[in-house]
Amino acid sequence: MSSSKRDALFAEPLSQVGDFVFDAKVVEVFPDMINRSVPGYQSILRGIGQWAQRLVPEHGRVYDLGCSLGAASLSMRQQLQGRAGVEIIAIDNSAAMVERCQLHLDGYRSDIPVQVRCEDIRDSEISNATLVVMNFTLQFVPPEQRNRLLERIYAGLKPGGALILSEKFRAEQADMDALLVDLHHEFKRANGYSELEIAQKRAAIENVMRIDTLSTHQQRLQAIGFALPQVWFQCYNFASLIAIKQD
Ligand code: GEK
Repeated sequence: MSSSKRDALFAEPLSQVGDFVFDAKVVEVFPDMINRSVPGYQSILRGIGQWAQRLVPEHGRVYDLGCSLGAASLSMRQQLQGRAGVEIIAIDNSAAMVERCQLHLDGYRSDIPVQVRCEDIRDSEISNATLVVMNFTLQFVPPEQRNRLLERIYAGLKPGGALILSEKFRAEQADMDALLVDLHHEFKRANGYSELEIAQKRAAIENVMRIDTLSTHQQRLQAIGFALPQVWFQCYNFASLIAIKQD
């Protein structure tokens, strides 16, 4: 997946920056874009595989919601190799993503079946799950619809099952938030993005990616019934939480 084209979608000045969409142009550069934009992305993917290894029993069902090109599913599939009856259901509502995701998965041999579905995760049936992964997806769901989606995930998890939720987040204090945002931009500059690219991408994404604070995530998950969610990875203003549905 690291062999994707270099992301230059925002390299030239645009007269008007439209809202960001996960279309065929984004699919072409997606692995490069996410690796150069999300601090710790590879470590998080590896960690998701490790969690799956520990949490998913034989005949367990796993969901990868907002799967994009299937990177989290691939990592879990690798770690779960040989575990009888495990199935992964990978869902994304971008037809271009889903098509390329299927090609990626077909490119690797595995005894763990992955079913790829083109669906809006707000309407997807979630049932009998032992692990649900949302790796940087909830932030694209309108804020007022997040609670309902998480309630449906909770209802679809078996007792003892887990949700892994990775998100970009906003720090509680404005001055600390500004520092973390600045460190993130420095990370992007170090990865070859120009000031123009950073500014135009920011403008494109601000209406479609609305971020919460970590305590908003934690409180919402606890109010739904999850045990206190634990941050298991953080780099700057990017974090991944694990929340367990108590027995
Ligand atoms: C990874 N998890 O590489 N229904 C289904 N899919 C959605 C919805 C929705 N309502 N909203 C957004 N998406 C991946 C990376 S990317 C994160 C996830 C990023 C999908 C959208 O089409 C896109 O593929 C994905 O969520 C978000 O581990 O680009 O920052």
